[in-house]
Amino acid sequence: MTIQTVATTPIEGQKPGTSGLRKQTKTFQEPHFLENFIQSIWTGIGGVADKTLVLGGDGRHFNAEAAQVVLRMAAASGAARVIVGQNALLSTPAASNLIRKRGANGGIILSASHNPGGPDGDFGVKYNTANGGPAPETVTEKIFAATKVITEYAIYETQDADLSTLGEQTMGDMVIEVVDPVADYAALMAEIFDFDALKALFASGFRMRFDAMHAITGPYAHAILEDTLGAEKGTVINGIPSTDFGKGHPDPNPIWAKPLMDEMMGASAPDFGAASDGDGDRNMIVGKGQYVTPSDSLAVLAANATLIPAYSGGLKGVARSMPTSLAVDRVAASLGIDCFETPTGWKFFGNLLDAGRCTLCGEESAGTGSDHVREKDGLWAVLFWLNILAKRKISVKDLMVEHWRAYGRNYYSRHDYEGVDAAGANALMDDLRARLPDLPGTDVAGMTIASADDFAYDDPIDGSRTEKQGIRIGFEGGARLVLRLSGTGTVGATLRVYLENLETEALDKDAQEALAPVIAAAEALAGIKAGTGRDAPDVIT
Ligand code: G16
Repeated sequence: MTIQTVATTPIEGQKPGTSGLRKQTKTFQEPHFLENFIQSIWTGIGGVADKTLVLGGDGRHFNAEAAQVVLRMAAASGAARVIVGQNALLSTPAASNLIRKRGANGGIILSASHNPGGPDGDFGVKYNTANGGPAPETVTEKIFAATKVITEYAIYETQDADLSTLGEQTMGDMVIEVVDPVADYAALMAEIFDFDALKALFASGFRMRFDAMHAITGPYAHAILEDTLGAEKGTVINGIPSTDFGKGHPDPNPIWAKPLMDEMMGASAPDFGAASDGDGDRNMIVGKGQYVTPSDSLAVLAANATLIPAYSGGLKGVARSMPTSLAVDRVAASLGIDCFETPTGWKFFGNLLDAGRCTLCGEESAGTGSDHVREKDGLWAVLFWLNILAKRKISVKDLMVEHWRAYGRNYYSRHDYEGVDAAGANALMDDLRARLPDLPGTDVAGMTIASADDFAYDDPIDGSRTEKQGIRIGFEGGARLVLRLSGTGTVGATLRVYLENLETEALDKDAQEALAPVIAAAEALAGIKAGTGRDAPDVIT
């Protein structure tokens, strides 16, 4: 075995986005692309000599090959140990847990999350720090800076490591420890939730469907829901991970998880339905005849948290990303706890969680989590819901009605315009941004604008400031409109329009009808049709 030093030059476009570096798989497979980025991670974190890392991915196309490259580059740069999930698999929350539990210095997660996989799909690389969470911007900026000046990388010339067998092996001086991807995560879930209550729930005939979307959560869901908690076989569907996610789009929402939605809206629907995404950090919750928006889900979890053993002492606070609806704010106000509003991206919750300022966090993009790890966690959210239902002995539909009666209903929807011309999308945003100071007090589409700004976040823990995080427009009466450009797309730009309207009386409307005035205001204010060249959104969730 020898260490090769390979000459290279900087490659354009290696700036980490909302969640690591995401590109088309083909791009990652171009000469030096992956290697340049990995070496830049090592540089950005001050080297990996003598460090312990965790490594795993969501099993998408190129996962296995990329994992071997990461191992050979870690060994060449002097890492002491890499703890890797069997067959290079780890869900994102399981990786976060392993980093924390094993006291690792950090970890590499190979995933493009909910983006489709396969040779024509997307791939991604994310670096998580010692707290188990996505690297904060201070770190990703150093990594990006390194990508711009890289001249060489170091890699071991050796055979592939055997990642199929549990146990230890060496590559040069580095130890490679192959671990069961599920075991530690399943043990953590058993510490948080009342597994006896969940077993009793399933034993009583409670029926559930969990759509793993051919992605990483399948093995976790089979082991926990069926093998441990006794849910009937067949509860977990699409539970065998495939490299192209069964040619699907592993994003748990009513559009991409339509078969599950159809089943849950049908006459013989099970009591509870859920889905998770490519790397297992997102979740969708749906009851018999009742879809629950991610924003509402966060609010319900917060309102019922003390029913869960791990949170029985109450919540320290809650946090939500800025575009997430204000439903959880209303719960926090009634509980008398802090509610933080952060930019989109799980990395912004890390400081608050580490400082013990909040216990639960969530995002409209189907992410919910707590201080048990430093990532959002799909299966954790599902178990949280099951634990509430087991204790409350109530249907999802009745629970939602009860919640809205108590707190009001924040009708919510997101309209996505995907893969639009980037210059046009930026011009639309710049134009609206320039008009923000003049908007408060004016009327649009029959509503009065109460506030308008470009969201900037001052982190209360480390004082860092993050600007230009999306345009926020608040209307009198509690409606809200947010526009921002996605940081996870790989083609052109994706404009996201987030719509919200608070109702305290009419709790049973169709969401798009309840939001019609806000939708009209968005068009009138931003000229979305003209700016994107699209008559309608590509995806409405
Ligand atoms: C990532 C981030 C989330 C973010 C989401 C959508 O999720 O971790 O915090 O809400 O992207 O981001 P954007 O609106 O910029 O596309 P994931 O599940 O893709 O890692």
